[in-house]
Amino acid sequence: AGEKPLILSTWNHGLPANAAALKKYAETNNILDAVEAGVMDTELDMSNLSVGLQGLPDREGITTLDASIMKGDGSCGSVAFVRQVKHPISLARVVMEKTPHVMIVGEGARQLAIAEGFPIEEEKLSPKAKAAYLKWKETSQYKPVINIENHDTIGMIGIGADGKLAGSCTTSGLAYKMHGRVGDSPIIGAGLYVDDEVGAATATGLGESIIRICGSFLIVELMRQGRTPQEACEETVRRLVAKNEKNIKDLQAGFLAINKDGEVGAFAVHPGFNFAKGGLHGNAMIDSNSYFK
Ligand code: SD4
Repeated sequence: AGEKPLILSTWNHGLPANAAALKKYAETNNILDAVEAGVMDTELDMSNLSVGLQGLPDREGITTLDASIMKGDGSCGSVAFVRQVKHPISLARVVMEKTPHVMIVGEGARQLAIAEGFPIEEEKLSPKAKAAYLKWKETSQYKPVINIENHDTIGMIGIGADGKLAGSCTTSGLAYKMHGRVGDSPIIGAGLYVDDEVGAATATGLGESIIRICGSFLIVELMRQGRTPQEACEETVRRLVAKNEKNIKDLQAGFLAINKDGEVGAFAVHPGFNFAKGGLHGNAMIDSNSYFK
């Protein structure tokens, strides 16, 4: 069996995010606190243009954020299409813990943030996002580039020493999306799914392709039926490929999974997906295998 506690998260920024999560876990022994604190680090990372308010905007030039959080007992919360909030993951946690709902979007989510005392930020693109947006506007072509514009959402899943699981996922979504577009990251079962009886999974990449197959839920259900996390990720990518044939050459998607024994899996559509794996014995990047070579 794998080690516990263990934290997995997507892409290179997963390394500092895992470190933040493990630090929080050491303080609280609470895996939910850990996965929230972990991705909060990424939400503030000015070099990341796919997470947080510094992320690339939609085609109107407005940055809108999606996030979700889930515990292995089935508790979950998410926000989507939210503006001016620095830590959508913490707002998703508020939805989970303080409201009778699972998902709150748009202006309603911003109002909840205000009511909960979250600071509301001025709506202003980060210098990097602004430069990229102005360049994009020259042609205004909507064409996500594999591993570049689809890149860098953080999905994090973790298991505590007590075997309890939790996960988090936060993003500014696809660059230059239509205003109001929501991706997989805040959709429970698509971008994130956690069940203490089985394991957890999270996703990154072209959200439409992931929502279509309920990607993270599918991985957890395949593990429930006896697949290893690796087998479940591979089968889910095969399903995604089959259901997205038309644009498969141009889309990337990657999945991470962990089971309740702490075994891990990862798989992507195309090469280039990597993830960070962190525990008591270290925190390191691992390259994922992929369906296409
Ligand atoms: C989305 N899945 O909004 C997100 C984007 C992403 O790495 O994962 N970027 O579709």
